[in-house]
Amino acid sequence: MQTSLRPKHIWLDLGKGLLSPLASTKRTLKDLDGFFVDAQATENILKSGQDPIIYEVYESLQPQEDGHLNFGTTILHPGKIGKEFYMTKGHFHMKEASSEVYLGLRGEGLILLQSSTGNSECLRMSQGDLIYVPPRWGHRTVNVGAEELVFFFTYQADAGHDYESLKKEQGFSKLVIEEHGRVNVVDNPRFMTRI
Ligand code: M6P
Ligand code: ZN
Repeated sequence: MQTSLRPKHIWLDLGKGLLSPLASTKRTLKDLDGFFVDAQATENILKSGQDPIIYEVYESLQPQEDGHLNFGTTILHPGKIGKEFYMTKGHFHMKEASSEVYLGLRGEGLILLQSSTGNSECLRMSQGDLIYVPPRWGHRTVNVGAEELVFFFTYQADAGHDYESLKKEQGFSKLVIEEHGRVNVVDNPRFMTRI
């Protein structure tokens, strides 16, 4: 049976992307060790004693049951590891038949989408961009600008995050890198499709 909740009111600071009164979960480079293609660049930064915050997630979590929605904002900081722009880990949903919606609020970003059947897409994710992530599409956001990338998201509360499928394939089929001052979406040399 579905848990019955009282309605909630949360205030979204559109300028900063903060959801009051929630606290954020921070993901630092240490949490993303192995995700960026340039492992040496990651190692050098961590060895020097730095552990930069890559992104923060403000999330209103509901019971993990059919019928509820989780929602919140993500603040993806600007920066690069080697040539690769700061990005989220990226995931499929455990519950394959679940979807997600993103709304760009601030900054300049891209969203990489990858289907379980091997298709991939890269869409713009800036202010006003609404992205529908259909069931069975992995998704990762990338900050390609000089400012924070802030976006709103909502997805089924029982969807779950599946990071393992992407690890087995060595990430997404595409990487977003800077080359000669330009943003380029290139093939990931480590990528292997599922057998
Ligand atoms: C979005 C949502 C969250 C997710 C976050 C970070 O805000 O999809 O559910 O946790 O991005 O992405 P990831 O978990 O892939 O690092
Ligand atoms: Zn998701």
